[in-house]
Amino acid sequence: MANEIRFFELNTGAKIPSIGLGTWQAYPGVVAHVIEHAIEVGYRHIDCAKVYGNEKEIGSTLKKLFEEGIVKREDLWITSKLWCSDHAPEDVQEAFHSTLRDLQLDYIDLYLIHWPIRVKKGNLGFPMKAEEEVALDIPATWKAMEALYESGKTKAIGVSNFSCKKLGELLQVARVPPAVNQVECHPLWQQHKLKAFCKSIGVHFSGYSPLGSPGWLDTDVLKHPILKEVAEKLEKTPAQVALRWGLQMGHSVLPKSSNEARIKENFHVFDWSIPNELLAKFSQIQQVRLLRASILFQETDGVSKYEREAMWDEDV
Ligand code: NDP
Ligand code: 1BO
Repeated sequence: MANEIRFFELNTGAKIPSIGLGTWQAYPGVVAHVIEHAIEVGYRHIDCAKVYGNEKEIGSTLKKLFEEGIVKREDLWITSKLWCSDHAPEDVQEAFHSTLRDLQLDYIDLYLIHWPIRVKKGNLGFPMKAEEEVALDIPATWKAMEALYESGKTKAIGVSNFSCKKLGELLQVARVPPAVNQVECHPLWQQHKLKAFCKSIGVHFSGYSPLGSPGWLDTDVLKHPILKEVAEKLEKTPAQVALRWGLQMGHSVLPKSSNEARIKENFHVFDWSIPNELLAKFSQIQQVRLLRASILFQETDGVSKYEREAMWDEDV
């Protein structure tokens, strides 16, 4: 029997389920059924965010599932994220509580700073407008995140899209160290340097767009010849191989699907494994960051793509 890799332990002692259902672009009108189906299949971790615009429908679905006894609150892991327009310390509380109200929960398991980017209050939208951007003050935002953690309303706090440099700077000022850094990761963007750094400081590395976000990002990760070859040899799909690769690399993965069959397919990665000789092939894959920083801003913002990519610091 393969090592199942169902959970990873965080620096809080909590165990984060290794597969989380992504909910970005799982739109209202669809997301209720998606959540119900995913819970039925066995998912116990849901990755949410205020900016995804679907937390109200997720909340009413969770309430129904709890009331019907389908799943217990304590058996679920719910993550949400602070959007870029709510970084001001006085806005962090309100943004968090509006997420909590929408999700109809007493607490969430993990709350993340979504991006190391700050825009003026009220700009809950994406892509963002450059003229709305204001200077970051991560120490101040983090202090407000720490207050949420200390209130017990979120069981862990963390960051997303932080480079080694930004994580290092945060650690200098944090009283509560971040539990998680959620970043792009798939076989074409393996992030060895950032991952090793996270490990060295006890921050769990969580991989978003683990399938390469096909249809939205330009390069189709699932069509890469090495993924196809490994999938054929193991009689699995390229998506399952990409997800299992992530688990064997030691990080949680957050695949999104709104399709019943693919939700199920993506969860069937526990009772088999990629043998070492096939795992070694992933090191031959040419690396490319697919989610460019320029995607986050409207094209007419007058800032060059090169300048935007500087956001990744030394990890570019
Ligand atoms: P994924 O890599 O999860 O890919 C999702 C896409 O793949 C959808 O188009 C989906 O279509 C398709 N898909 C799903 N399963 C399969 C399959 N088995 N075979 C082929 N295609 C498949 O991309 P995301 O960018 O959505 O990332 C996942 C999650 O990570 C997000 O939903 C979000 O929760 C989080 N995220 C966080 C970010 C951050 O800044 N913190 C940034 C980006 C993502 P269909 O629905 O039709 O199945
Ligand atoms: C890239 C937009 C935010 C998805 O989490």
